Amino acid sequence: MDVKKYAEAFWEDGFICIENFFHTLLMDQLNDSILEHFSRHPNWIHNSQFISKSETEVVPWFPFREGNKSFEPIENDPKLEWLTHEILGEGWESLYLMVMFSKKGTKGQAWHQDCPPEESSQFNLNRLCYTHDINDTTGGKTIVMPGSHRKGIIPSGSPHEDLDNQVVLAPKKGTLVILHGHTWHRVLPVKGAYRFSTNARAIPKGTSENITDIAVYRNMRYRFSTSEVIEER
Ligand SMILES: O=C(O)CCC(=O)C(=O)O
Ligand SMILES: [Fe+2]
Repeated sequence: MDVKKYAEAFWEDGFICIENFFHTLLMDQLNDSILEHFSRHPNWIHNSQFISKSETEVVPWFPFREGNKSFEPIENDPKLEWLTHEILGEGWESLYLMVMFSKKGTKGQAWHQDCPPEESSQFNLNRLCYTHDINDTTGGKTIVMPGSHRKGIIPSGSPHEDLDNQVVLAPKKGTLVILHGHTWHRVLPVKGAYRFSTNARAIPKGTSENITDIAVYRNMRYRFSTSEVIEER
């Protein structure tokens, strides 16, 4: 694996997408764990104001917080650690591992940045693993804006509109997507039975652990810890 090349591409574009990064067998096992979890806990955690204003319909699950170790092979993957180190440098840390579930017929996720972009050195790194194919049938493709991690705040505007130069990703089972938290991104509506993605978030040295508490949407800034719109845009 040419980590230097991947790290350069990441810093140029604000994302990279690598197919066949994780083993199929592991992906099938994790997909089953996720299905099993959400068949027991199908409910929304976000409040309805967030869902309607953000146009984001996703249910998070933090398996490590409840002692579920099935995702350790992702978090501890030596290739992923190597690549993360090349991108973030010495002293990077794991933040948390979050599985995201969207039901059939839901909107996906509107354009956003995971954290405020004003301070370029303060960001989260999304390390996204896909346990099933995302394609035209399933819907839920991930859309990113190349180079936008260097462009500051996403312009205010319509939450889901197509933007010039956007890139549409259709990650397959086992694909790794690494995405800078300041990169503008969104998820298309979900058409299949379900859509899962697993995000082993990391941070560079010296970054606050609550870096992802405030997310930036085209119509607001939202603080998750207090379930509050802190700025209308
Ligand atoms: O599920 C995805 O493809 C992207 C989700 C997302 O917005 C994120 O991980 O920050
Ligand atoms: Fe995001």
